[in-house]
Amino acid sequence: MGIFSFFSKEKKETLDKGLSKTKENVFSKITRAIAGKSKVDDEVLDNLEEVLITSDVGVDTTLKIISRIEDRVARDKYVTTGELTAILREEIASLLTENHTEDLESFTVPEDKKPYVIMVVGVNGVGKTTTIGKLAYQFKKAGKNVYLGAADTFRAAAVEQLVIWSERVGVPIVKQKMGSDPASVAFDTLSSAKANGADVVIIDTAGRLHNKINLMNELTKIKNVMKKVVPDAPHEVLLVLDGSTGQNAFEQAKQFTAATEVNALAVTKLDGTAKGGVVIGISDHFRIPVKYIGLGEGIEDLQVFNRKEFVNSLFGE
Ligand SMILES: Nc1nc2c(ncn2[C@@H]2O[C@H](COP(=O)(O)OP(=O)(O)OP(=O)(O)O)[C@@H](O)[C@H]2O)c(=O)[nH]1
Ligand SMILES: [Mg+2]
Repeated sequence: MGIFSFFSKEKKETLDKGLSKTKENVFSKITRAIAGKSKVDDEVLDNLEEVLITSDVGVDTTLKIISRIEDRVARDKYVTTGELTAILREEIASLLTENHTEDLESFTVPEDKKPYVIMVVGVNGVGKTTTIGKLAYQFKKAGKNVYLGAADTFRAAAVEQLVIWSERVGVPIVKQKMGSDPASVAFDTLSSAKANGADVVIIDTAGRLHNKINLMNELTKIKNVMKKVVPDAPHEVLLVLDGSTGQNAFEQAKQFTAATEVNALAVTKLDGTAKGGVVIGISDHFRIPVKYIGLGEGIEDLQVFNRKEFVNSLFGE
């Protein structure tokens, strides 16, 4: 970290604002869970367990958190309910940082992979194309030469939507007409990017095909074709999940990670939902880093995910 904390006041405000519904939800439930109680006892812990599960944290992660708090209560003998949110924040933060994935500090890509190829996957409507636009904007701002590839050729408006983002951001896009072979678009994009010395290539893909097997086969095909141009591509398979769907996002992550080699996650639409707790479960459960979080529809509304900042924002510092 440099002289300045990478988490500026502005970013913190965006994060706090984006997570405000989840925060309200969690806090109001905790308030009810401890109503009339001064001490953390079994009943409070049972209620807390319910709060976390109904806040989309997920059962496994909730049980881990509760067992840590139980240990702490047993050790410290008398823990007041007033101390509960501080304890929750500490225990969740330490749980999340135990999974050995690193938090990003800024929008960067490894210098030694040129071009660094990101293939973006996820079911329809989760925010893939929007996330690509926001990412392209951030990478360009960081001085990178970015190329976009419109390999979602399944839907008429899909190519057009990515074209609009490329114009907004001011980066080149490689496309073909609707219905063309996505693998061929990916091939063209990588060839063009390589020839022009691009630093980053981001490939959009379809979220919906005739069925799930088709979709997975197609992703495999796109990956294989990329390797003909850049042998170790894609460097990043970024799975986008819609955080506002709560446990459904969790299920999608399970299915995609089983079907294809996902190595990064983005959780979108955390603004306007009370289900932001799902990020805690996802971050704990999958040994894949949550790299980015989407906090709105605007071009600036994407942040690199930082576990401590996230927990602090939810439970207060
Ligand atoms: N509030 C909010 N809306 C978002 C966010 N990310 C994406 N959206 C919105 O979600 C909708 C779908 O986003 P897209 O980027 O088109 O999703 P997609 O995954 O590319 O969808 P398909 O191309 O149909 O598979 C759009 O209206 C976006 O503006 C976010 O972080 N917050
Ligand atoms: Mg799209």
